[in-house]
Amino acid sequence: MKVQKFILTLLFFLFLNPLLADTQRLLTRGVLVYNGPNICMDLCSIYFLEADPGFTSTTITHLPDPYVLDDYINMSVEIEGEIVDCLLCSALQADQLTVLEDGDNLVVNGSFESAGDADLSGWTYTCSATSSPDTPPGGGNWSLYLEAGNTQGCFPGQAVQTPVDIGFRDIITLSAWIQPGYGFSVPSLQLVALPEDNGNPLILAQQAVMDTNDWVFVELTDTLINLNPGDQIGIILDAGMTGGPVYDWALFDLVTLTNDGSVHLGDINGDSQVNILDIVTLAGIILGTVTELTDFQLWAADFNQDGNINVMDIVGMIIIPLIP
Ligand SMILES: [Ca+2]
Ligand SMILES: [Ca+2]
Ligand SMILES: [Ca+2]
Repeated sequence: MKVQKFILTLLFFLFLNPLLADTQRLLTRGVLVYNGPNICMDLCSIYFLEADPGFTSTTITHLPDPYVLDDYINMSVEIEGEIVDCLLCSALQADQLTVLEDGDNLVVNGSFESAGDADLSGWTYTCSATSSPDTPPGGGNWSLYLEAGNTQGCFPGQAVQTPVDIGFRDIITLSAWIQPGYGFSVPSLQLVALPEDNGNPLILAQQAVMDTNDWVFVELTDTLINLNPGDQIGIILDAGMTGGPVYDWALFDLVTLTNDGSVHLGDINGDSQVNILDIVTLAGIILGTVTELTDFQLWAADFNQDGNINVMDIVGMIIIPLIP
């Protein structure tokens, strides 16, 4: 009997143990958050994954460098790894992490990859475009490698997309990661208005990246107040321009565009409410004590839209809320 038990134990360790080890790998997805003070009280419990429906919520760790996941806080991620035992708890030891596309993202293929493979679809390229394995934090496996425009060759060196479900007076946020190439050209993220009559694109907002060869996160917000009804908006990833025979390029990844709602007449401070704070600001504008106004603020302050900002707009803002 004793020998039999020994053999069984041996069998367990030889065969069952590796099997158990295999089953302790876990792939899950959700939003990564800080765990806060908790019963585990060790480095295993700094992060927690709030799982998407159908996935497992779990404490997350990365013991070789416990704080390396800080870059992914509040992001929607897919994490794979092994369940490890720590002091008082167990945790998922992350060895693979992918940032997932935001469900609210209106950009098609802003990650330049599909299921881990390079993918350039969804964009129109004016010059040469290919894929690069150099990616920003959470950028997965591939980014967009875009050739800069050249005065003696192809120009402009751009990738363009025209998102739908967005338009006049929407409040939008556009972001991307950009890495300049050799530094001869200046790459940028641009938000443009594409006129209904196919006229020249009008730049609504843009941000350039220079003096670095690292990845840089850029973000633009706009109220689309300068868009005319019927115009479309366009996202332009611009690799910049070089003169003569000089070659340059830029990388782009994780392009996101969200529609954060619509603007309201009278909401001069842009907090989605029309109230006494806006009236105080409007009074300041009329008295000349509030200056340096954005296009949006000038539009919102002209409450009755007669082209002038004056006391009649204050009257309008005070009376309107009283009407049931
Ligand atoms: Ca990517
Ligand atoms: Ca307001
Ligand atoms: Ca007015």
